[in-house]
Amino acid sequence: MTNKTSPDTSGRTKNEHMKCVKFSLILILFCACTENKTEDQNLVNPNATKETLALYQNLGKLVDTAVLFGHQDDLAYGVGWAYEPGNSDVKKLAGDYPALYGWELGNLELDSAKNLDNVPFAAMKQFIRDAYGEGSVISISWHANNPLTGKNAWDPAAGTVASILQGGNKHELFLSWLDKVGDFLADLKDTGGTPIPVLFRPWHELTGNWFWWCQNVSTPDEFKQLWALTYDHLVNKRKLNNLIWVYNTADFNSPEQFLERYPGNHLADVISFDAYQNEADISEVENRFVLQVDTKLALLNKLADSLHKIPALAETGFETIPKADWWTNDLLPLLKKHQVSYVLLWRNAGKMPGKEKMHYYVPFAGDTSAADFKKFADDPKIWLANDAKAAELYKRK
Ligand code: BMA
Repeated sequence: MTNKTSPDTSGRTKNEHMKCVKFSLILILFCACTENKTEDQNLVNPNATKETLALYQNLGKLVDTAVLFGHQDDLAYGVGWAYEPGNSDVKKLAGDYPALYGWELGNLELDSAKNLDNVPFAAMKQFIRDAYGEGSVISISWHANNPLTGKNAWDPAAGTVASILQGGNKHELFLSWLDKVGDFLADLKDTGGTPIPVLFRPWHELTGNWFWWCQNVSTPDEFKQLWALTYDHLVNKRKLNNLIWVYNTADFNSPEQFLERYPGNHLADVISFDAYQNEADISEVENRFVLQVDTKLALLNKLADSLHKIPALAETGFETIPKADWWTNDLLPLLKKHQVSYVLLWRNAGKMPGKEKMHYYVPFAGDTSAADFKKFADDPKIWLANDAKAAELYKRK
């Protein structure tokens, strides 16, 4: 019988032997991980433009180094201002524009000149062209109206998804809506005619119960068909090769729940979720938002590794940010601990008609969390526009 210090046949003690085995295991794991990380990731669309593929692969390579900081509608309006060329609530405090801009297509399907938040689509296209010209990244969501009831996206009427699938009585109407979205996305080109890559995030927050495409009003199979139909129409029929497909849930508690409606590894490039801080989540002893997002990001990272996809926090924020150190004490540690390719803070609508509470997610000068936001934005892991520009995200490395 050998004891801890007795030599084995190679002359090593058992302790030394175990150390050696452990070291070899770590080495194998390390090599496997580095191999994984350096291996180029491919988009689900084999015909994606070279700029779209370069962006995706660069995001994959940067996932340990950088979190691209994004803001919804950043260039269009902020707290107390609207459509002032060059203005941005992020820039005013952080000294630089966001690295990523979120835009929203809701109401495009109705032939409206403005989206549901009053952003003119023509202005949106120009903002997108300008941002691409600066090397920044674009993310697009779509709060599509309910095609069955004619009400808005927040009308979870049973049977809506079924009604737009092949054979449903709203199928043709839905295809005509997809064509309008397709026209918009096809028109996103730079001055030289190069299609602008877009992180396209349709049917977002699907594990919620508030949109007509959510889990409470469609079966997993219906949802997957909706996704496949959207992909097929925009990619195969409309030949849009500038899209990076972003799968996005709201709350989830297990990998099984996250993947219940996943359309398949052949139809999604980025996996993500949305999570918002509420005051009620903060007690004397803990911040439940931080605990929950920590768990979810850990699950998301594991899934991203095994599915070979890129993880992102596609929407987050704390309305009016009433906690002075929320940025560096709560959000930043989460972004440093986990792989998060990008994070998108929601819009700075400010005072909205008929609402008591202001609606904004990035602070303004003098606001409670303004100084802390600046510290957060200065962290080397948080990338703003100049960092993105220097990294030449649209060039193959
Ligand atoms: C919500 C709010 C709404 C807005 C919608 C779509 O979270 O900001 O005011 O209309 O997003 O952008």
